[in-house]
Amino acid sequence: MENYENFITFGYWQYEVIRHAFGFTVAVFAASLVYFGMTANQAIQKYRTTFAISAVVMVSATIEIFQLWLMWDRAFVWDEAIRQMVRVEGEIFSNGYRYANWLIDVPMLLTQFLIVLQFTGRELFNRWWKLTGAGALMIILGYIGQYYEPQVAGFVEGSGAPFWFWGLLSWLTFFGLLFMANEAVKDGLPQLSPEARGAMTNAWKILVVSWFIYGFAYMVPAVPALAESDTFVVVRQLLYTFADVVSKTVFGVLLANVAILQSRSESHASG
Ligand code: RET
Repeated sequence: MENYENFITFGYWQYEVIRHAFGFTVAVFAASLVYFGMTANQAIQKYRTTFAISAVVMVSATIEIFQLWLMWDRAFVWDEAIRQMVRVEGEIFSNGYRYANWLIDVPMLLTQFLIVLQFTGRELFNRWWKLTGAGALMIILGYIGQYYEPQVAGFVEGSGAPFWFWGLLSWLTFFGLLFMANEAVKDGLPQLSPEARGAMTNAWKILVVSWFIYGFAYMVPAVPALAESDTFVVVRQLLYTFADVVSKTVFGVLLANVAILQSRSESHASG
């Protein structure tokens, strides 16, 4: 996947900030894995799955972002003549690993969301397949559209129409997903204890805001002024970094809190 990063030369700081962002993300996810492993025993048995899912999310993200880091390292080299980082002949940097990561994590995060909202049995399954199906479809549609990024940005001959076509389908799927998730929140919240409800509402808000960022980052190359700007490459990678840390770690910690608060109120009720 030839993302538009490959068509730009970078100042050293720009290259370095992106490399540090990868290093930061990998470290955050590896550290979060330890956190979820160590806090799981604060929740009662039936909520342990949410911690296990967070662990899956952390491992997959650590691996995929590490891949990006390796590619970034290999794909650019310092050119003393122009004092810029230029692409190494034959090497490519690709955001494709992000999509590979989301394809795992989006269904995982949505599953975790439904479990913490207290859905079980048939009701869980009915909501689960629609939500996770929409999530996976949204990512796959966007993944296909990504291949047309150099065209839409004007770096390569050819029509940018497929970028818009697949991107639009992905956006529509995203809105369907948000609608279903909102229904789940409405139906699930009253089943939670009053203390857990606040954390759950925050988790929902955080999901909406951080997930929108991914959709906006997709659109960046379609805006010529942004696509041609070396600084905007940095901004886009930082947007991904921010959205990743918030949608995986911050969201996961909030759901873990809901599970812990809920566990406490349930063991009080039974004891
Ligand atoms: C795409 C394509 C363009 C339209 C939209 C998109 C949405 C992506 C989202 C990704 C979420 C990823 C998460 C990862 C966490 O680990 C596919 C970029 C709307 C919402 C939550």
